[in-house]
Amino acid sequence: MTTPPPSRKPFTRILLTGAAGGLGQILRETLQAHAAVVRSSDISPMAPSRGAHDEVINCNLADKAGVEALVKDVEAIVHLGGISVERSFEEILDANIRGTFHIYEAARKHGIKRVVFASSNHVTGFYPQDAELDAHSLRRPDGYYALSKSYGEDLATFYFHRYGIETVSLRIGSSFPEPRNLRMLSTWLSYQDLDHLVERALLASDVGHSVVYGVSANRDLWWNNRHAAHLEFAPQDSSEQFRPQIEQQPKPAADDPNSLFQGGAFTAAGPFGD
Ligand code: NAI
Ligand code: 15L
Repeated sequence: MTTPPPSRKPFTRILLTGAAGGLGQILRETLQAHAAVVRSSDISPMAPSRGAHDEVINCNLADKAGVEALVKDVEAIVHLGGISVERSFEEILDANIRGTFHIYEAARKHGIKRVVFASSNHVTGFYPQDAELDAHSLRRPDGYYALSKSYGEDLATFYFHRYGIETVSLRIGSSFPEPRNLRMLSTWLSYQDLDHLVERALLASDVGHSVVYGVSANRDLWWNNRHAAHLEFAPQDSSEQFRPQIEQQPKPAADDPNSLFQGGAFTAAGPFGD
């Protein structure tokens, strides 16, 4: 690995995992503002490097030695990589559970002090949609995917208390160009607010292990970020602009998981492999 050029940016090199994914492609661009070098990684093909500031390394998160090499010479990690929907436990195990463990072990070995972890709203997916939650609400994971994110948050707590590695766990709602259904009018996180959230998660000081819901300033919110005020995350967008078009869609029945639970359809996925 080459030594990065001197820079006024806060970090010399940030590792971004999951860089080929929907959010990874966005953050690969915007993280350039915060680091002299952004090292992008994924198991899937990525757009080629555009220069020394834009490193691209393929890696399977299930490969412990590969992850250890990937983390060498980085100052902070934005960990998005893994399976991002509900799947069988066996599929989730390698990418998400082992993968996130490998990230923290590599962070420990290389002395990395800050991780931004893409958790998910699904760690509290089994709450009814009329419950207001905050970071102190007990988790109610809605599947194996959610359990892997819950484990990731526990890893973050452990590695902070044991090794002093700070993490901000982002319980991302639904981060897409636009909300796709009625549920997402509550859960939507715009890409602009996502960028701002990741920036605050990287730059805020003394975060220990902080948990924040990644959601825009939507009208009908289920999540209160009162325990994450120190991050100074101030979302600017709202899903309201999309309400008229979303309300044209057929309304889900009252007993549809999309009407009942914060986790929506994830709460009814599986069982797998019967
Ligand atoms: P995505 O599925 O588009 O991207 C995930 C990336 O991880 C993919 O490019 C995939 O190839 C990579 N990946 C999967 N297994 C891997 C492995 N074994 N080794 C290395 N890379 C692997 O997901 P998206 O939407 O970009 O989400 C990014 C992160 O944010 C994910 O961790 C997801 O769980 C989380 N998240 C996203 C939300 C959203 O609304 N987009 C909501 C809540 C959480
Ligand atoms: C997630 O955790 C998923 O990664 C994403 O694909 C969305 O489905 C999102 O949650 C959601 O809850 O809408």
